[in-house]
Amino acid sequence: MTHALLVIDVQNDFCPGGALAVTGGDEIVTGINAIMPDFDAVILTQDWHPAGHSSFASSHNADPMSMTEMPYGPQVLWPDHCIIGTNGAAFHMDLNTDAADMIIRKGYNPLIDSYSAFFENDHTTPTGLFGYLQTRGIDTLTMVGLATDFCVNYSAVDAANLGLTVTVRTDLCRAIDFDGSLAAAIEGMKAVGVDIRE
Ligand code: VGL
Ligand code: ZN
Repeated sequence: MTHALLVIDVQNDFCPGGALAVTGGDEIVTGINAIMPDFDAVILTQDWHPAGHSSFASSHNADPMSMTEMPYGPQVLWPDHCIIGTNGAAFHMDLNTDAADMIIRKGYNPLIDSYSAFFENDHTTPTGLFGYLQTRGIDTLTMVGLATDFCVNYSAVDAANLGLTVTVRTDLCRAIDFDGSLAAAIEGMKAVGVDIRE
């Protein structure tokens, strides 16, 4: 077994004071740093959108948190967040980024959102992360980060469907919990065999 820690989107815009703040998003940073030495590899993801991204409500003259229909299916419209090169897109200043073997960015295609670290929201365009894991022989993942019900959830479900062994440490995640999304995410992850550790 080769076991990697996948740290999802611990960025300023998902922490209190950020554009898409997740309650308690900053509380998990110390605990994430503390477990990094326990793994064979540490991988960070970074939500990384160009200005005017199609997942932004402002690009559709719509209200944040409303829904739209994209060519690839329904899409939540978010406040502008994690714009390439801004402080909001930077990692939380206390996250130990020095420990990362690999940093993978996602969401840079203006026309497709990307919650998952593995595939864009069309569920077919790969990010390249699976190839990286395969070539390093990594077969087991523990996931932590933000947000439990969106990027952690989509990443965990994709990883399980790709045949990886996946644990989500919900004590080191925080959720947006919009319209029942957290409960649905937990059920969806369990249904594909993700080990949910509270
Ligand atoms: C995320 C909404 C939009 C996340 C990213 O990291 O969970 N959520 N972009
Ligand atoms: Zn995003």
